[in-house]
Amino acid sequence: MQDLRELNEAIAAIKQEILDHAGELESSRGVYEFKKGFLDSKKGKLSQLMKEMRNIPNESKAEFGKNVNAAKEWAVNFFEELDTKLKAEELKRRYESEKIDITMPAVQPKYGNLHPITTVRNQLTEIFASMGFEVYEGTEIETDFYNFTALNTPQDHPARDMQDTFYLSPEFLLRTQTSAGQIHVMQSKKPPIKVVSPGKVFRSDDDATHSPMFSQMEGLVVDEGINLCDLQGSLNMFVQQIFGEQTTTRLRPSYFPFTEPSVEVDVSCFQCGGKGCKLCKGTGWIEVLGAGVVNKKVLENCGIDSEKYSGFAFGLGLERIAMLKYGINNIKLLFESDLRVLDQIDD
Ligand code: FA5
Repeated sequence: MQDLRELNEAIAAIKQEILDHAGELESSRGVYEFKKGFLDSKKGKLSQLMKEMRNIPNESKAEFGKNVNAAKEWAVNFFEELDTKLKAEELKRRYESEKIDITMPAVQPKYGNLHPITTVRNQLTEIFASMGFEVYEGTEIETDFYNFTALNTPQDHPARDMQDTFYLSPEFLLRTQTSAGQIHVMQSKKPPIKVVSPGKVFRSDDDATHSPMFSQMEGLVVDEGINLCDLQGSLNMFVQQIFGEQTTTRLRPSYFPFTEPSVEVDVSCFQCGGKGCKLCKGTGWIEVLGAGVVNKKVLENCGIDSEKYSGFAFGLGLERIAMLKYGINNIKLLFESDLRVLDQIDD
């Protein structure tokens, strides 16, 4: 470079280059990198111009320096302004993308609900409590005496084959029926007695409608003059509250060692009203529980005068009631804790 004219041309070219490419820059980081090409103290194009000073005649050196410095100042200001502008745009873009709409409905937390068996158990307990029944909760481990012998089912009685029992020892077992609770109640309480006893029971049983662990609810009423009509009256009230007002019951003869007479209780099909459908297998009736008049021998086993007092008892399966109520066709679904199933049952 020989003179000021050439310098001014070089400065104009550098400014033009800056202006031409500035529009392509999108971020503060880009400005920083691009700026280095012109203002870096060693390699920057404007800094390099200063090195030409030695070729310039002395009388022009001052002017030359002034022009280069003015160009540098222009570049510094230009990049500063550009940087501020791009930073503001970046911030705006960030605000836009991170914007929270406080008018949006909140994400609803997922609440749990009671297991269908718990719901059925609570509903049944409430219904019987409203009829004056007390609640007795027995234990899941029982002795052979309470589960069988005192219930008129001594060793070698053929009725023991009706239930496949899990024995823990010759004396202790997992109760097969909440009927074991009847004996505890009658031993500790004198008539009038009116209790329900819900709880888990266990049998070596396993298919679509039977599970090795299931829940029963026992009912026991002992007083003077209690008979089968009282049983049916109480059960009618119960099934009407659970399955609907039109529901009625039908008693069929059956056998349990601890009741005499014994009955199986059917309810009129609440889905078809008794006409016959898939649920009731075309019969118009659905079996829900076993019941009967308390066998005199059981009353006597518990020290209750069987000439003065009589009673009725019933035992129903809570899973059976839940399956009917919620239209569940396999008992396993009640125990698998699959939320896709349980979510659909919210009573
Ligand atoms: C009894 O257990 C008698 N203790 C009921 C009873 C009480 C009769 C008082 C007379 C007086 P049963 O074995 O039929 O009876 O069972 C009663 C109910 O439990 C059945 O109707 C059925 O709903 C249910 N149940 C029986 N076995 C199973 C099982 N493995 N899985 C699910 N539910 C069952």
